[in-house]
Amino acid sequence: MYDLTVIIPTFNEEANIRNIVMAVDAVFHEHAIHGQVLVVDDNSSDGTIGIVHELKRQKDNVDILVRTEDHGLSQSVADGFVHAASEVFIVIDADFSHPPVLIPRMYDEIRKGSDIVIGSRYMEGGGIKKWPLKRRLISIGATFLGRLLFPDITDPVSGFFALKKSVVEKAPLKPRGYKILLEVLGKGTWEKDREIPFEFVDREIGSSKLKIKTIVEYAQQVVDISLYSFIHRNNAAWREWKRVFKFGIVGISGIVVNLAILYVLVEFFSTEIPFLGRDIYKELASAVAIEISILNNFVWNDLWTFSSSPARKSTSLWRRLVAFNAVSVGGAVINLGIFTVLNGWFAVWYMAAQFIGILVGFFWNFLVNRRFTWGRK
Ligand SMILES: Nc1nc2c(ncn2[C@@H]2O[C@H](COP(=O)(O)OP(=O)(O)OP(=O)(O)O)[C@@H](O)[C@H]2O)c(=O)[nH]1
Ligand SMILES: [Mg+2]
Repeated sequence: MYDLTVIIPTFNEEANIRNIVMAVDAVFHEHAIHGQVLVVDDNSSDGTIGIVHELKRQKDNVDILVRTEDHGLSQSVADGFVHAASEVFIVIDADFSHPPVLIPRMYDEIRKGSDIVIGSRYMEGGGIKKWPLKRRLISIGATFLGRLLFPDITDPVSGFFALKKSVVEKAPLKPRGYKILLEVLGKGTWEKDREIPFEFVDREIGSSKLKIKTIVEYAQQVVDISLYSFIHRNNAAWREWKRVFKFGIVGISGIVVNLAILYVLVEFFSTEIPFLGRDIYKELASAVAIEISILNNFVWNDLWTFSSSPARKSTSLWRRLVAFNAVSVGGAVINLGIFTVLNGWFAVWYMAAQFIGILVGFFWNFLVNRRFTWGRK
């Protein structure tokens, strides 16, 4: 039994495979780690398999799994999970995009109690070197989608990560495409995650395999994980859905408060406003009712929806309150804007236009508040 297994998925990597295996093994020696190198190859047509067999003869901690069916990166990594001879797995690309020197740090974080450790390109200190604009945009889009489900993780689609075997042991992974980490996060059993920054370096040698099909598969995967989390409920993505529901319930309570305050003010306190007269009273009452409903929503979201948010300890109540107010005003403007466009320009029935405005405003409020009012930083 090894301390950890470094899983290296490969497809036609003859130019890199020897160096990456040697680099990983050197890191093992330097840090006195009893580690296994497991190359998971999709039946490469170049010299990759031959080189690994040769390395295997020299080092008994090097192994190779040659797959002949169900070709794919995610599938290969998932197979690696099954065949690894240890309780800790680290996945790394063969093309030196991920620095092997970070392996000991990742392993350390796992030993200190994290279930998953992610090498992040998108947190402070991380980055991407030498990527064309198109690749950057695709990656940013994919990351955004992934963060809908895992808002506290800056790089939920990284290809460089470590995990305990227990995370995936019972997980019904449906691996496909490139983003195996998202699948692990969505279906695995884990509580504690940790990210460490690294600079992604584009491959110098060998060829890239990214295709349009990958993007389509990714979108399917996000939908699949969302559905899965709805049905199974005891996972990280479900924690997010619960917040959406709570946020919605609080929003409905806000409507009730809003209407009640308006009613009381108009029915029982209606008076002449100095210089402005009686006509403006209702508008003022409505504004007061709106603001009180925003305060109501803030209190419940702070105490309930986002009660476990670390921002409640690291930021002041005033900062959160001001942020929440600003975001709510933004949500109202979005609601009104959508109403105007749909009803005014496209002649959508006014009730339907308003309803769509409410929905979009709701998700705006939820996502932006989650990020800025109650976000991790
Ligand atoms: N087993 C297996 N490995 C693959 C497959 N596709 C890619 N890989 C390996 O997965 C790792 C990442 O693939 P890359 O082609 O480098 O993907 P990328 O980093 O997004 O793109 P480039 O570096 O620009 O090519 C490398 O080690 C590849 O050899 C596959 O279908 N099966
Ligand atoms: Mg690469």
